[in-house]
Amino acid sequence: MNLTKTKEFAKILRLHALNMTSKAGSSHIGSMFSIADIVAVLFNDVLKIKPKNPNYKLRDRFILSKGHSGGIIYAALAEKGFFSKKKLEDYCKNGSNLSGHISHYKVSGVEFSTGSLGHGLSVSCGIALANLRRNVRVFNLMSDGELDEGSNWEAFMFASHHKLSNLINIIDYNKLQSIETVKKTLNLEPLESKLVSFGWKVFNVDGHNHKQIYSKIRKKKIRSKRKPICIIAHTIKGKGVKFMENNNLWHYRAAKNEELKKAIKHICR
Ligand SMILES: Cc1ncc(C[n+]2csc(CCOP(=O)(O)OP(=O)(O)O)c2C)c(N)n1
Repeated sequence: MNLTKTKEFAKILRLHALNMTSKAGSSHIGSMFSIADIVAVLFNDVLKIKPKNPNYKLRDRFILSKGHSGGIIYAALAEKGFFSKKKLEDYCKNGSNLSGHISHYKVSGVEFSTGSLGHGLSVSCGIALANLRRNVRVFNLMSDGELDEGSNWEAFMFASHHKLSNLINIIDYNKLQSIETVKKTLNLEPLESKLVSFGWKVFNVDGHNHKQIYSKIRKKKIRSKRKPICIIAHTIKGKGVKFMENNNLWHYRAAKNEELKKAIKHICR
């Protein structure tokens, strides 16, 4: 891993996401910044993918379950060469394939469309089961509020029952939902021990520390324990732009004019 490159990549992703949502007047910039560092590590240092041969059989699979943050995944895919960066300018425009909630329809590199929360982990379980004997890893990235969907808890049981050691689920634990805190909406704690009791190997990381994220995600030796892996990534919604951090106004609001200029400055300094 080259930490300098990953840091630069995270910055580029944040700038794309900011410009895309601002231009489109669309939502979820805070949710995208929350996962920017995780996405940077995944796409820069971890995922075995081939932009020129996107459907090759033994690729790692990545599914964004919190589909409302799709903009930053499009940015990562464009930066990696799955499609032209120019295409990002059409994000959320009428007729564009780059919809606000992530879509795989005619978008190279996206495995599965999401947006209705609570589906990514179940699909990831199916893909992981089908590919357990091949060297194919499946990464699912979900939000914390999404854990209020019961389907996830079925999937947690399913994954450990089938010993899906090729499945890595990452929870973006920013402790906020769209309006309220997770704690007030439906408290998840004690989250780690719940997941352990469901038969998962669980790690906690600082979701903005590239080295920490990398060290847990790439670990291979855990696979011998024949357990699925869950990374609880402690994050900050809006991370990278001080006035957006932990402020749920930016779940829906798009930065305009002076706000946009100020936000760019925050990211670039
Ligand atoms: C099944 C379902 N219910 C409701 C919504 C509307 N919705 C969009 S984002 C969101 C919650 C956002 O909080 P969280 O899931 O924690 O993600 P964050 O933006 O904080 O990363 C909700 C309820 C949805 N997309 N899907």
